[in-house]
Amino acid sequence: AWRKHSATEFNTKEEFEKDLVRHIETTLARSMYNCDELAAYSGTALAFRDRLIMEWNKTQQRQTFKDQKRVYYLSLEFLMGRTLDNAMLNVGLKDTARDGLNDLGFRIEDVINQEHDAALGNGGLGRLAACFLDSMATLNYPAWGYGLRYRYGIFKQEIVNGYQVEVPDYWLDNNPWEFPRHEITVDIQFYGNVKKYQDESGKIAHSWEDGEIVQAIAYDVPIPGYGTKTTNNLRLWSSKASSGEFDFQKFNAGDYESAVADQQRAETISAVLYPNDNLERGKELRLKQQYFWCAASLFDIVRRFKKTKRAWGEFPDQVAIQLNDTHPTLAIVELQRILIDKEGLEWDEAWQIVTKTFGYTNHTVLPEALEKWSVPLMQNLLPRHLQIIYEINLFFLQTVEKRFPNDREILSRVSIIEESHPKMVRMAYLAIIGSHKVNGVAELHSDLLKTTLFKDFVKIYGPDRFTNVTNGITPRRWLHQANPRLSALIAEKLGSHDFLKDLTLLDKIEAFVDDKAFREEWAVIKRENKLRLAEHIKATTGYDVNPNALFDVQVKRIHEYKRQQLNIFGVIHRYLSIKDMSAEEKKKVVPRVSIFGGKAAPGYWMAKTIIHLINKVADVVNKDPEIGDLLKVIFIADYNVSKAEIICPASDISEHISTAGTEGSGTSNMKFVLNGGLIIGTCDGANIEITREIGEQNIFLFGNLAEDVEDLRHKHFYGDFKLDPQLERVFDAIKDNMFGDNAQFSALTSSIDEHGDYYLVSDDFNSYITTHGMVDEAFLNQEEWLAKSITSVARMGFFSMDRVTNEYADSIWNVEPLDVTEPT
Ligand code: 26Q
Repeated sequence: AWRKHSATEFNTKEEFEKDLVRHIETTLARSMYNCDELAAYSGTALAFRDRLIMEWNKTQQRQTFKDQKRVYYLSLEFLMGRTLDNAMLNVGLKDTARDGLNDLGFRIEDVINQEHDAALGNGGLGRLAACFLDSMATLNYPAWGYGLRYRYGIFKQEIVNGYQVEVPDYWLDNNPWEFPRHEITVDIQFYGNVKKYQDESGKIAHSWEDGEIVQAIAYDVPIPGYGTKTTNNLRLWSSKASSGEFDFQKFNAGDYESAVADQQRAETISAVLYPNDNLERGKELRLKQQYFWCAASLFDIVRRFKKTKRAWGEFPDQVAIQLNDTHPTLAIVELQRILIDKEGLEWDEAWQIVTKTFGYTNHTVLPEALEKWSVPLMQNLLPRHLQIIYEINLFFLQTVEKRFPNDREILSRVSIIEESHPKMVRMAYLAIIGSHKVNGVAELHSDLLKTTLFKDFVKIYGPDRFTNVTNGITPRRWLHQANPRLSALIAEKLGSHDFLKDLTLLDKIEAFVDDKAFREEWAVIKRENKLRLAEHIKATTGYDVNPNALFDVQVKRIHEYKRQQLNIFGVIHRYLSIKDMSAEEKKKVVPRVSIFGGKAAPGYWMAKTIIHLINKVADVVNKDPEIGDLLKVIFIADYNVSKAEIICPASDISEHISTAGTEGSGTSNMKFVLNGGLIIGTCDGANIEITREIGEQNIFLFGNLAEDVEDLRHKHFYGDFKLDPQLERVFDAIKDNMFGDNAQFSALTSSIDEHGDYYLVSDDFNSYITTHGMVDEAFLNQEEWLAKSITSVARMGFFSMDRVTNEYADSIWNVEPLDVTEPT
């Protein structure tokens, strides 16, 4: 049975304080006399860590003993954010810690703010992986995450003279949440060549020889569920030079420099997260990262399976592996290689096992984001894997040929190998062929996959291999943690915090939509959250913003398809309109604060130009005495998870305005609505399902539909393009140097008025401006706005990550939860 109490499990304030002081004085070797906030953070983290460790160990023991099917979530990104607050809430002792810290003279918020974000991801895909971990633990699924332990996470963004400057994010010093497992290592091979030989039975076999070896070392991170004892494991691999005799010999021979160089080359593999979001660049180091992590994870998973002494045929009954995009596709090839080259299985039997094991999630239809690796690159780095890929392709194309003997085109269209110069391996096709289920992340996105990108594969495999699982978010972090007061108000009305475990219970607050006291409190909480953001803005930008103004927020990675340029052109349009107004007219303007945040990939010049323009517009607008409080433009630097926790609860309206058909799902749309913000958006990604759930009277939709995008682009291409007149006014202002040297922004304007407006900014501009007018109008009626806000939150239950996780568990993984508190 679960031990109730142990030396390292505090439950009262006094016990917590004792643990805290003990850790500060012994673990940290600091004195309580000069204990600053950082030391208080470390001590608190260590005290909570002790509690997590006990539950973590027990969970691992129970899961091993029960030996049920486990799910392995392979992701190159885990955008975790901070851990302490989440850990305190999950074990239900945040109030205890608050009181204890108070006794010692600290405010818990200040202590929490000492923690550095764990930012091992770019954006949506990485945050989705983190939400998965939270939900899988909360729902008691025996689940593991596997990723890379980057020494540098996503860069920190500074804004200097309006330009983005990237600063390295070294985050590993004094991280109490990871546990090095120096005993858990895997040797990973690169380069070398393939030898054919006859095994004892005379069968032709292959061995991969003479490569270079790099060692993978496991670092484990505990993942506590909310209100459960289940504490799962996130295993991150770090690279190190293998301690083989190779470098030892060099060292002995006095060739220190070269020995050290070898070591550094090995450590480079897990050194840095690639900062591209939705953009692939075929760099060798990235391929090395992918194989290193896939091979280490597969070795670990297979090792765990082999301990149970089961027959190989049972592998898919014990193991489900989910691929977060195509980044881990090599895991498919690696498992096939292990089964045939190492374990001696026949090809067909092995391939059956492989395809039953894997599921693949696609997150994008953007062509520039689809991974392709050059054949020569792969031939050099992973010669045996390339052979296996060719073999998989051969068998696949043979079955396609049999099914469609009269269709000569289809073979080249669906081949894993693209016949270009150089030839390329299409990773998405390999992932589809090697998986039993392929899913998109919102209905429109999954439909587009089936009708466009993966159309041929639907014909080949039938529709059953393709499915949709609309994304969600964890209500623990994105409601309870980010917006404690709103969570408390809801809990008060519903009589408990059960909605945090079953978000559909939120629908019960719709009954209070006309309750005066409830509405007032709702409004007060929004205002307080806006004040908190206003303070942050003041502290980081120096600008004062009016908390009564409409806070209009767009925070996400900067990308042309997400159309921050549409937003800033809209802001300029608003600015010009206000400047044209008489004093009388100005009185009717709804004051606005337009808030932007997001990082641009360092090599994405157009995205950086957008950031630059936003900041230049801010310079001009915010200092214009004719404008005053009517309009402020704010760029919040270094948008990340912990800033999102401040920003999401503070919006009146947020922008999700991608060109229709381009955003997979979007997940910040859900975070904003769950926190009582309304949204303006296109009919794209999960906006469509949000509309269905909350009702179209509660959302501001605008713009062309996905089905019309192709035609519009086609028209532009053939010269049928007329710049929207209101947008023309905006461009004229830019070209008149209103925001500084117009040459700086010419790429941005010319991509629209000269080069075909691929993202349809001009086509949607009028609709966008008109809809913002409706937003202003609606905001004037605060009572109705409040009703929309409350009703929307009440109807957001569908977007819980718990619903998402259960759908994957039932329809893709076939795994069951496991109660870790059951007696053994
Ligand atoms: C690929 C190759 C080489 C280097 C980098 C990459 C790379 C890295 C990150 C490609 C894509 C990403 C990230 C993609 C991403 O975040 N996609 C988002 O996933 C969310 C969760 O499903 C969706 O809500 C978003 O719509 C989607 O854009």
